[in-house]
Amino acid sequence: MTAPIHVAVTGAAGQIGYATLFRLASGEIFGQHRPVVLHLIEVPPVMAALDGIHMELDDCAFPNLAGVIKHDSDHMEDGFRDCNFILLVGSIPRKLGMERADLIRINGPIFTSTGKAIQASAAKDVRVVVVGNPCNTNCLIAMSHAPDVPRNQWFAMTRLDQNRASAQLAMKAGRPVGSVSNVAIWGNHSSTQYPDFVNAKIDGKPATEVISDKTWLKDDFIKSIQQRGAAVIKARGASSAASAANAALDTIKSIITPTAAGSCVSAAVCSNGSYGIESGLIVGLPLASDGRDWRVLSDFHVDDFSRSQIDNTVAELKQERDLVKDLLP
Ligand code: NAX
Repeated sequence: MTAPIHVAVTGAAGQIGYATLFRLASGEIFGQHRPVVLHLIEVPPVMAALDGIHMELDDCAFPNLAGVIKHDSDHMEDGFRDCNFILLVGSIPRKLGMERADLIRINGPIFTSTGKAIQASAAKDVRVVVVGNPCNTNCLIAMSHAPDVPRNQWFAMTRLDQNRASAQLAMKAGRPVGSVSNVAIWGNHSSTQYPDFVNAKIDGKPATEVISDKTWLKDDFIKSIQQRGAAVIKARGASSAASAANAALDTIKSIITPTAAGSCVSAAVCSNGSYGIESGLIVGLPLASDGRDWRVLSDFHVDDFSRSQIDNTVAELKQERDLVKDLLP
């Protein structure tokens, strides 16, 4: 019998958390032969809702759901015990008119205790994916409080931006979304992010050859991805949920699955100084996984336009780091 994989989700009763749990339990992510134990974590007033979700999970009769463990956020250390994957979703979502920077002071403090709890009790091979915004800076805070957890095991989610960018490029080109590859999101998951069309490919060809409208690529495309979260909030009255959950699960799949040759996956990781970006920041970069570990792809072409976009979004990450310097050890 294969040992179960332990997966924790904070904010498990929230919109995104709820939308991840059933797919995690179904076998879709880790395979039908890998049992999954879910660790659900919520703030104390919401624990009753977790009981309802637990009932629903039972009612799905998923053959590989090997257990459900519930803990409140005052006992995170127990909640993360022996976890191999941790999705940090729990936090306050952005409301209409709020930018991510507004959230920093609200959500940042959650991630100090979270980092300490991960260090204290997670499995040695734990991989942490931070979804709660501002996700890059929250990841930096949590990682800084878990110095024994190797830095290549920390990720902040820019996959929703990658998926949004792939969809927009496909629609503009009139091609199916599966024909789009090598879409990198540089920098911060915020309105300064740089969705890189220069290195993107459509049917294996440069997107800039397939889409001749350069003004659209440089203006409309970039803005539409940078502002997509706000547009969803405006239309739906709530922030992206099912698409965000899908992107969180795509992130896990991309970490544990080898990346196709000639393509990349997007996540924010701890910079090692590549592309001239300051080491130690959590920065969206083009990555490739071998199914166990990942590397930053080194052959992305960075022209003057891309350079200025990358510098701008990295400058915002430095500002965010300054805003939370009292939360960094
Ligand atoms: P919800 O308000 O529906 O759910 C959040 C849940 O977190 C709530 O159930 C709340 O009780 C719980 N929570 C709050 N503090 C907690 C703590 N200290 N420990 C454990 N649980 C805690 O928000 P939802 O729509 O699910 O969004 C969650 C987060 O994802 C927000 O920060 C949001 O901004 C962020 N997003 C990130 C995205 C990304 O691409 N990185 C995109 C979507 C989303 O905006």
